[in-house]
Amino acid sequence: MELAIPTIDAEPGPFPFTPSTCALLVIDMQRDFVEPGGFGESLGNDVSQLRRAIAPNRRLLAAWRSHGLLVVHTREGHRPDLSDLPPAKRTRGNPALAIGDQGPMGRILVRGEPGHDIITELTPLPGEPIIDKPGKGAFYATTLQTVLQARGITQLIVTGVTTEVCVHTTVREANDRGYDCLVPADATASYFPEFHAAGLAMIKAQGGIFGWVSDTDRVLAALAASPVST
Ligand code: C5J
Repeated sequence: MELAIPTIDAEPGPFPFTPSTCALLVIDMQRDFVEPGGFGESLGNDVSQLRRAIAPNRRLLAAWRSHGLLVVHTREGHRPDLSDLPPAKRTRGNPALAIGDQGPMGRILVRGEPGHDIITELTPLPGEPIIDKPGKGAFYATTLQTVLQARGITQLIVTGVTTEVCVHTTVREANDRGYDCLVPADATASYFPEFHAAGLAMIKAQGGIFGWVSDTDRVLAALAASPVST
């Protein structure tokens, strides 16, 4: 008798789930985006909008860790000499504090500064890869694909912030590289609820043109029902 492939209940249809080759990819849950005084607020955004994604990410992290599955974190930021910051990005948005300027949590979006850290609620465990990325997509100018290939990863659960910027860009990049991506809606967030909704709608539209959309409860239910061999 053939065993049915586990699936996650999702839109636009069931996501064929193979936990041992499915990484949890947590995008940019950094103080600079989530806490007051960082890059997000310098652009005029209400950063409290992003906090709703914290609890779902904690649940997903706990589950992935307890099953011994791969967790990867990303951080958006730049070298202290800003040599990887194109002028087009530095001047974009006319923020009150530009990337590289001194803010309340150190230099804005600069590696090694307090604002660049991942928020304490979601601190990576030793051994979990942290991908530092200069752009919006997690594959651009990083070693992410090498890290995933070394672990035989073919599927990604993509969470984090913001839905329509770095999460979306990363899902598009991953889809083009052959990864099946599922986004749990409640584990992502945007400063703009309407962009959050539109971003998720775009992912699952047209038969899932970039991927699948579900939620944390449904991902965890499928994981609990799956035989996991790592
Ligand atoms: C932005 C991000 N919004 N992590 N970065 O600039 O989405």
